[in-house]
This record gives sequence, C-alpha cells and structure tokens, in this order.
Amino acid sequence: MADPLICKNYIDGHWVDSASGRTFEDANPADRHEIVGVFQDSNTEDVERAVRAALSASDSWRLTPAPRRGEILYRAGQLLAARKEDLAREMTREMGKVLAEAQGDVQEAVDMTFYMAGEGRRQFGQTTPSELPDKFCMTQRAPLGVCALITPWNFPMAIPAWKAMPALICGNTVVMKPSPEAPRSAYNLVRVLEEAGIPAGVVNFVTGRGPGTGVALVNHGDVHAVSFTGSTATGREVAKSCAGAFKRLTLEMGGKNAILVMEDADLNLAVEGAVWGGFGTAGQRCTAASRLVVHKEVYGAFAAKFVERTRALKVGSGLDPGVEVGPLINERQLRKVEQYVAVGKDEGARLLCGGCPLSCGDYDRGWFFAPTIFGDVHPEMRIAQEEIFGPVVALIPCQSLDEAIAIGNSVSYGLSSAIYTRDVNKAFRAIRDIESGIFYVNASTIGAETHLPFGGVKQTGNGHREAALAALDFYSEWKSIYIDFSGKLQKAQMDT
Ligand code: UN1
Repeated sequence: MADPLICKNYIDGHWVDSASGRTFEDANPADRHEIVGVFQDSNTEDVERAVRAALSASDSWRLTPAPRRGEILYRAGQLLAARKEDLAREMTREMGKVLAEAQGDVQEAVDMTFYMAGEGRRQFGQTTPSELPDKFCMTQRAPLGVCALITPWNFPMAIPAWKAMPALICGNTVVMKPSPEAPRSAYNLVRVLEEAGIPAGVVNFVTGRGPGTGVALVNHGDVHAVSFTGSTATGREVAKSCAGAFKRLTLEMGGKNAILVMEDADLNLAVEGAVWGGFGTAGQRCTAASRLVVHKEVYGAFAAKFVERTRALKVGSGLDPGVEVGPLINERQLRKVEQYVAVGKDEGARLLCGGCPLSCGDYDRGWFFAPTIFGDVHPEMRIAQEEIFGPVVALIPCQSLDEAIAIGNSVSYGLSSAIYTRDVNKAFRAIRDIESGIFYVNASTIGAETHLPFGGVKQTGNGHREAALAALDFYSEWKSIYIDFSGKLQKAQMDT
C-alpha cells in the first residue's frame, strides 16, 4: 500500500478534498514534531455529500445478498491480516500505544471483520407456528439505512471495525467520522475496504477537526442510526440530538472499572493484572482498571508489589523495543491527568509513585506521564469516582467481599470489572452482584473478545451492546412476516 501523507475524504467511491479546502495535521504523540498525516477539515457540505452518497447506495447494497456482502468483508479481513505489521506501526505513530498493543488493535479489527463476514451466511431469523391453521410465520432482519459511525482515538482501527462490519453485513451503508486525534487508522481501514471491492457510496469517510462534522452528521435527516464511542459528556449531547428524530443510537462511554483483590488471591497474578489493566494503553481505555479494591489483609503486600512493578515500567515511544507504556494522546490529556493528580493530593490520597509528566531528554518531544498510583484512597474521592483516562490508579482498602462489591458499584459507570480470588463462591457472588456489562475472574478488566457483547450499564451506555450477535440487533430491525395459505380471511385472536 502506498503511503500518502495527504489523506482525503472518501465519498461515493472517490478520494476528495474537503469542500473548504481546509486541512489539519495529525501528529505523533511520542514526537509531536512528526506529522503522521494531513487530513481534511470537513464541514456540513462534506457531510451532506457523504450522507447523500450513502443514501443513494443504500438500495443496491441492501439488495446485494448478505453472503456476497460477506465475501467483500472476508477479503478485507485477509488484507488487514496481511498488512498487520505496517498498519500497527502507523497506529503507534499516530496515537502512541506500544507496538504489541497496536498489533492487537489491528487483530481486533481482523477478528471482527472475519466474524461479521461469516454472519453473511448466518442472519438467521425465527420460524414459528401460527395460532391459525394454514398460516406460516417467520422473522427476518432488515437494514436500517444510513449509519453514522463516530469513533474515538484510543482504538483507532478496532472500534471503526466493530461498528462498520456489523453495519455493512446487515445491509446498511455508512459514513465514518473518526476522532481527529487518530484518523489515520480508520483511513487505512477504508482503503482496505475499497481494495476489497466495497461498492461506491457504501462506505464513506469524512474527517474534521472541530465538533461541527460530527454534529452535522448526527443531526442529518437522512442518517437513520448513530453509533458513538467517546466521553459521557459528548454522548449525552449526541443522545439529545438523536432523541427528536427517534434515531437508533448506541453509546459506549466512560468507565471507572474496578479490580477486586480478595485476601485469598494469587497476589502476583493480581499485580500483573493490575499493571496491565491500569497502565496498558497508558490507561487510555474505557476498560482500564483505574480502581483496585484490595482486602485489608493483603493490602500492604499487594501495594508494595504493585508499586515496585509499576516503578520498573519502561515509558517511551511505543515503537522502541522494551517500552511498556507509551505517551498520552495530547497536551490537553496530559494537563487533565496532572490536574487529577493535584485533586488526589488535595483530597488526602497518598501518592505512592509517579504523579508527574516526564520531560527530560527524549520525553521532551512527547506527552509522557509517569505511571501513577495513589494509596489509601477513599471510594468517594473524585479520583475514585471520575474517569481520568490516563495512567493513574487508585488503591482502595476494603474489609470484606460485600464491601468490595459495594465500592465497585459506587460509581456512575459500569463497563468492566474483575475479581482475583481462589474462592469459587466469592467469584460467583461478584459475578452476580457487580454492576457492569463485562466481568472477569482472575483476569484484568481489559481484553474483551469480539464475539462476546461489549458495553456497559449505568452511564457507560444506553442499553445496547457492540460486537457479537448483539451488534446485528443494533444494526437491523426485525420484520415479522405472516403468510396465509388458507385462501380465506382469518383473524388472529378472534377465530379460535
Ligand atoms: C475501549 O477501551 O474503548 O477489552 C475498548 C479491551 C479492548 C477494547 C477496549 N478489547 O480492553
């Protein structure tokens, strides 16, 4: 694949400049002087063109047999898999996560693409007896129309794939609008789909720096469904915009995920899980383990091991071998994390390690922050309640499983949680009583697989799930079909 620096919008099968001719730059967060791509700064006119293209392609795509749609996705999956290394390198350069994690992100896109390609031959409905003689009943899935896919920067290829692949296999056309912080990976995904033979207008791609592009897209009268992943504050605005037109909407928003570490846990395993969950992707995951609720009997030992392991983490450019934690996405995020550290100190939490940006030598070029642990955190402190989206973990002592669960549930979010214990009874009670959409036993809060539903309760989501078969339910409507072959008028509920 060639490697153009200027990345255009993709509308109706053509790579085009923004209507205004304006562009913006996507910089490497590990080296802010390096420009990874120049992208189109779109406005309402670009959105209008993209939605119009998606609408006109709707009928022919809807009428393309789903197994044929699946073949295109299958080819796209093969191309992604073959180019995984290059795609991952570009991802690390554009958003900072370490190369192994970027490879995982591309792999997640591959998995979702193959999975949904297979669903082209498996869009099963139900057949069921009628209450009347000589009458046949069945259901089938129908597409929604044009779907707007608004995606974040932290999983810049996986999440666009989570949304696009189920939408496409169900027969919808899409307009993708990636975060301006990391549009390159979504752009690469669209190029692969083009090469795989996706027809013109079925997939459209517009980038924009300000919120205007997304707002125009969400508000557009010909957009039938919106899928949004991002902050709870923006999600609330998206929900308001969709409410008036009763648009179908899926929201994946914030998290404040907890790992419960019980007194009988394998502490070394729990420490590994805490490090991976807390500092993987520099804590910039919706599923990050930002709270560790630790039983008082093992609190001291756990904290000591966790701090020791965290202090040894190598922070740097995600392309450098041996680096375990990359930079934050931008200066704004760095300042936000810095502010939360100040808040934690003011609230009386004990800073056990980290707590400041890293700025000497090579660190000067990027947005690096030392992996940070606060001890003796009270569950009601802001650092234990609010999503920080950075490498900051709060250690919260607890007295019992019941208290651990209560603390786990004491936040307004509910995406992922985990428990480390060797006691099956404790594990099952936590599985039952924790309020979250995803739960792990003896594993960290991150690492969701594509064939299980992904999403959260409370202010994390709005009741939908991504991935798995649940995604097909979002991107299609059920149609119930009754076929009367009695040759006479039969009235349900009245002819018995
Ligand atoms: C996200 O953080 O927005 O389970 C998605 C995980 C990944 C997906 C995270 N598979 O952490």
